[in-house]
Amino acid sequence: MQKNSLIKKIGLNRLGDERGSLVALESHRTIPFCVKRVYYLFNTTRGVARGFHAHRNLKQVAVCVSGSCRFVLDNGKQREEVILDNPITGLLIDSLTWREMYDFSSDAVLMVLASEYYDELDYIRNYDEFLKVAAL
Ligand code: T46
Repeated sequence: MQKNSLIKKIGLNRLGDERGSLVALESHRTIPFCVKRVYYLFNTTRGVARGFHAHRNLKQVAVCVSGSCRFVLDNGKQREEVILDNPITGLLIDSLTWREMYDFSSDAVLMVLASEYYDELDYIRNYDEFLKVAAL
């Protein structure tokens, strides 16, 4: 990872035994905020791209618990890409970060832990507006 990279990965501890693996996620321990909401994307149509927005205040950690997908993160100055393809890596997505998600495998399940309840007013869905807010 570059020194000032936008790609901040969180290594998740794989627990388990001969029966299989288990990962536990805890607020303020593994996840650097209080988790108020969890959602997951699955059954994503082949070739589709999602996201194309930033959040004003929301922080999130995304984990591709099955399959793979590609994230583009952009803070208005830098744009970087990362592939999520395992259930033991979380991607921390800070507020005021534009995100786009591509290349979902047919078995992809993208789980996201969020610091706030759902609020459409927190979304910035226009890239030019995002650039203005990010520059403040
Ligand atoms: C994000 C990326 C990674 C709700 O009603 N509640 C929710 O908690 C969420 C996340 C979405 N919705 C509704 C809003 C839309 O009608 O579900 C529909 C799909 O949401 P959206 O088009 O925002 O989905 P994505 O995949 O573009 O973005 C989602 C999250 O919304 C977003 O916060 O960071 O995944």
